[in-house]
Amino acid sequence: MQQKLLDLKNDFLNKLENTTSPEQVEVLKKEFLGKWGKLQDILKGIKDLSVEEKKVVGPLANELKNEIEQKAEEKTLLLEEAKFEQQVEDEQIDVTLQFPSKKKGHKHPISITSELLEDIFISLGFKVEDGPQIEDEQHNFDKLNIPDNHPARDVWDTFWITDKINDTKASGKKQLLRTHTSPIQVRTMLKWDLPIKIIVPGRVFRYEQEDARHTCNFYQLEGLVVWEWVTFGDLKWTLDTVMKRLLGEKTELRFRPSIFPFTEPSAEVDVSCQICNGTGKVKGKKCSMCSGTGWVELLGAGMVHPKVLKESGVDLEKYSGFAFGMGIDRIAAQRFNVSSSRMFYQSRLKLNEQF
Ligand code: FA5
Repeated sequence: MQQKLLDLKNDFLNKLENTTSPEQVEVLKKEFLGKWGKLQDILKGIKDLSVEEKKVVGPLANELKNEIEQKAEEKTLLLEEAKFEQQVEDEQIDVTLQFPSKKKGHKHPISITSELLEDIFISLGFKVEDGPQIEDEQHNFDKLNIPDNHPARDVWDTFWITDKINDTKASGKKQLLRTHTSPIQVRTMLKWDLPIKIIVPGRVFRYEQEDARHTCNFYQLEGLVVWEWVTFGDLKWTLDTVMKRLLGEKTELRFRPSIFPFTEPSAEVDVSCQICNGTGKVKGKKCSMCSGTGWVELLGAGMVHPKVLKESGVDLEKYSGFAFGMGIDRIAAQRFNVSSSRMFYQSRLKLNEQF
């Protein structure tokens, strides 16, 4: 029986040598140590041995069982380690690997222009502010000296939020899609300590007939400076400097007297048309961007009305302010020589990809 046990051990070790996975080791272990396994088979004959022989074979069988278990465990560990190392090898990621470059998207001309303007204004010491696109009537109109029933409200063709929502709101609290970025003037003056020097680029909405210069959705950039004794001269210098930096030194600005209820005096500012070089003609035909005038209206501006300053808690004895609101779309059209700012919203990749 001792010989049988020794043969069994050698048989096990030989077979163990050839196993290649923990699962195979488990099957092999069962084959030798299982309830119906080879060791049990041998031990069936133990009952026929003498007491002396039993004393030798018993511990020997036990030792063999322990050895088989230990060897199986060692082999399982080895195989698991090898499997893990193989996995590490197979799943290695080469972070330096180069992928073939895909066609990248790029910024929209209006974003490019807005960022260029921001950079110029920041270099002049302006900070960038933000505000809600869904505004209330008070900030969009009342606090800007445009009370209910004031005829100036007609200038800003307004998208009101549906009647159902507004029905429950008190006058002045009714909601609308902001028609200009000027409400942020008031919001900033109420929020911040003086002096103030900000710009507010953002999206605005008007219920308008569309053409080469007008769209229902467009972008404005508001500017507000409230400082001790700022003058209309400071406003002119600022706009002249910015437009020349953006469109070129030859660019001319024209200030026309105008009316905005929230500025006094007020002006509309035109820039010499870059599409037709101020001639009003493109290839012998009337320039559609400037309607043949040689000038394009880019912005409204003026000295902040004392009523607006007072409404926003500004000390009129000490401070004055100037403000302006420019159309970014029109500036983009001028800068990139696009004859109609409406084209920016027509998803024409061929157009947008040029810039
Ligand atoms: C205003 O919106 C005033 N809030 C500007 C202002 C600010 C005046 C601060 C005084 C002080 P206006 O409606 O003119 O003004 O619009 C300003 C600019 O936005 C225009 O000069 C034009 O460049 C642009 N703009 C106006 N309507 C449209 C439109 N429908 N589509 C594209 N651009 C437009």
